Amino acid sequence: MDLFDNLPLASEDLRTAIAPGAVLLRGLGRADDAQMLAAAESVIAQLPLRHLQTPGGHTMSIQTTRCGSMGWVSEPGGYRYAPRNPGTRQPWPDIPPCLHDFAVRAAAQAGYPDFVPDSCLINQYLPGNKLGLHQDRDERDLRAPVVSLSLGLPATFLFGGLQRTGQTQRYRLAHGDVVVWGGPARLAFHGVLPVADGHHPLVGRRRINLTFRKVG
Ligand code: MD3
Ligand code: FE
Repeated sequence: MDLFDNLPLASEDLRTAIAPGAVLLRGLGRADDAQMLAAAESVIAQLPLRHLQTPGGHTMSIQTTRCGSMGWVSEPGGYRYAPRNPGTRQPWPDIPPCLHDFAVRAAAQAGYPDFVPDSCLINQYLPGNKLGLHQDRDERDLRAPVVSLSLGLPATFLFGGLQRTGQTQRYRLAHGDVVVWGGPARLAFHGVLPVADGHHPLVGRRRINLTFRKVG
C-alpha cells in the first residue's frame, strides 16, 4: 500500500466501453495532434475536401477526402470502395505514416492487435454540419474494426443499435478522442448531430474526423 494506490491509472481512466466491441479512448490523439492535423492537411492539399453526392442525389453537408490504397466513393449506383479516384483515374494519396501508425496503435490498445488500415476517410464539419444515422457496411472485411479520431470542435455522436429505429445513446467526442468500433458494434447505426459553433485553438472553426478502415 503506498500513497499512489488511490490514484486512478490514467490508461484505465481514459478508457470507456461504449458497447460490446466499442472502446472510447479519451484524448489518446492529443499528444500528437499538431503533427496529425498537418498530415491530414497534406492529404487535403493533394485531394481537396468536397461535398459528396449521396446515391439518392442529396449533397452531404460535410466535406470529404480520402487516402490509402482504397477510397470510399459515392455514386448514383451506390457506395463502394475503389483503388482509384473515378474523377481523375489517379490513385488516392498515401496514408501519412504518422496517421497510419497512430491507427495501428489505437486499435492494438483497444484489443485489435492485427489491425492494419488500407483506407482513411477524412470528414470536415463546419458549424451546423451533421451526418445522418447510417451503417458502415461497404468494407469487405467486417471483422476488422473502424478506428475514428476526432480533432477540433466537439460533436455529439449518436450510437444506436443494429436497426435504424431503436434507441440511440449520445456521446460527446472532443479534440483528440479516439473510438475503436469492432465486434458487435461494427454494424451499429451511428451519426453526428449538427456541430455547434465555436473555435478550437489548433484546428479553428471546424471539426475533422478521420476514420481508418481495413477494406480488405
Ligand atoms: C460506429 N464518421 O465516417 S466517427 C463515418 O464523426 C462516420 O465523422 C462519423 O460515421 C464522424 O462513417 C463518426 C465514429 C464512427 C465511425 C465509424 C463507425 C462510429 C462507427 C463504424 C461502425 C460503427
Ligand atoms: Fe459511419
